[in-house]
Amino acid sequence: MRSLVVLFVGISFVLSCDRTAPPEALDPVPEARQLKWHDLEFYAFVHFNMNTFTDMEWGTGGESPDLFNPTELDCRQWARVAKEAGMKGIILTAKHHDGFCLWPSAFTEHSVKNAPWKNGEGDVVQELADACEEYGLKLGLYLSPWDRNHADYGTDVYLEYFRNQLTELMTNYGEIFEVWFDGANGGTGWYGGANEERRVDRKTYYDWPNTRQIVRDLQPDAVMFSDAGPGVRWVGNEAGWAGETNWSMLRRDEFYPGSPNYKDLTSGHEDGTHWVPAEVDVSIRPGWYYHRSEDHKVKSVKQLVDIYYHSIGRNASFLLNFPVDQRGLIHERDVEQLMKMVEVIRNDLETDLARSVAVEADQVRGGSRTYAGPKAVDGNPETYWATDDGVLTASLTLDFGKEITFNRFLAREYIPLGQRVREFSIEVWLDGNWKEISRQTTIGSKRILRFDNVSSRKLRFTVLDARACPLISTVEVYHAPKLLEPPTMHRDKQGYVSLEAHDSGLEIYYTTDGSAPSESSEQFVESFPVKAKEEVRAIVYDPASGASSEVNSVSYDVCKDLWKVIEPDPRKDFTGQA
Ligand code: OTN
Repeated sequence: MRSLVVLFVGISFVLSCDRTAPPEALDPVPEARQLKWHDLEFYAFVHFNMNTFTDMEWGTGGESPDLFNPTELDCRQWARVAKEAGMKGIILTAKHHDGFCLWPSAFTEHSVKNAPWKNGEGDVVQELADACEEYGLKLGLYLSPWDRNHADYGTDVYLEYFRNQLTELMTNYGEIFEVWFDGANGGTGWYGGANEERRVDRKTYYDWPNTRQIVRDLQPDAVMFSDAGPGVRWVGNEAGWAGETNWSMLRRDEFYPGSPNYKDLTSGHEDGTHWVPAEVDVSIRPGWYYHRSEDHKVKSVKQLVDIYYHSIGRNASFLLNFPVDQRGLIHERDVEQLMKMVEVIRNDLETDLARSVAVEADQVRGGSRTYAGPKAVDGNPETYWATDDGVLTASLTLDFGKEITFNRFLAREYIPLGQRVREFSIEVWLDGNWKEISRQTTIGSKRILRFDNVSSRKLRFTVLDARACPLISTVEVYHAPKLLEPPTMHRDKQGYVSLEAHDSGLEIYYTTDGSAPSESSEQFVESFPVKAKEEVRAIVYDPASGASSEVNSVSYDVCKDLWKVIEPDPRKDFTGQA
């Protein structure tokens, strides 16, 4: 018994005396406020302002405040939707390019205080701040540097006005997590009635160092967004994707809000001087603002799911915009699509099949347990597998104990010490050999790969190259269900209809007699003719699970092929009159 106690004390002593030197930070590294921001991942953008009432995307600045009159404005509905979707905050366009302010600014009459809404007593920013607090969400604000309403835009007088407004917003609405500076600025506008074009030097006009200092002083935890950060960068497109290679570093001094070299923002710079991670800003509809004509153009579940994997799954955050409507509500259709997308992602990433499985690393920093392979599958993002300094290639082999089927792989680097991995691969053990199923570049805060179902007992994750010893905090594996979205339908000019599923390994069944399609209906194998007036109804069916999608039904009219050109009667004019 005594020797057992001695052994136990001895082991505990050895463990507590792990003298392996921790890895050194590899500059640039994130600031504390950026690390907090990385944790948010998914948050909402709300474009709601004068444009909502004028059906425009960019108002001229000459609009009357009389037009701003939402009938059922409810910021609590926005917050409820965001919360239910698992979003962590909401960023509101407090002032867009047309200059109308959603708060009663003391520095202009062009605001809610002169609108009929709540008899000029309303303050949308305050209502949203209250709603965010109630729902435990963070609040962010967009303040357009460009102002097509202001008579002095382009002079120092406007710069002072802009800074006064920034000060108001940073002072009066509690904690702000992100301040958004759009790079679109300078051009034609109303400008107090001048109705002219005004260009500014985007690099120098706003005296960004001193303007940003206002945010630094009043909201030290807020990150600032723009093409040049400094806290968070634009991803270089508004279509919803970050580069497959995506470094969180940027040669920041080469950029300014609205700079022409924005294409680089999609991937960042491996030799970047500052930590400026990417944010994917994208609207759930074609426009940023609400247009009734776009009610049927809300993004499909497949599009939204792809955006999730192309943003959060590629080391970026996902800022999803809702064009709040004239009632002042997020439209029902937008809510429906959002929640469907969220359900798909929740199901996709529901059960981590790699959690606590047997893991073997071929190289471990100092041979230490602190940095051993199991740290990557312990569910704790603060612990990580690391190699010795200078070891830039190493593998982690996961043994699931039995053959399992999976189609998602997720990895994270321990980014407080910098982003390191340049290239990695994943392989599976098949028929006595390792078979590579994916070879990729960067990881960063989070990388998620999608691939077809693969069944294997073992997976090998190899860092093939890195800027310094890799620090891998997380490796996860999932078996996502098939995406059972109704099939898309297309009829060509000859009247042939083709149907398409949105995932592999699925079957499509259809009817043309108005009956409900099921797996015993006609199976779609190749395009088929629909020449007369007919309704095609179709479903996607997963033979593995027996589940099917909702029905897509399209009513076709007579095909153009059957149209006849009727000779015009020469005695009548084109209106048919004699
Ligand atoms: O017309 N535009 O100004 C425009 C068209 C397509 C894509 C982007 C823009 S503006 C662009 O917005 C970004 C945020 O989404 C950044 O703020 C850029 O600086 C700005 O130029």
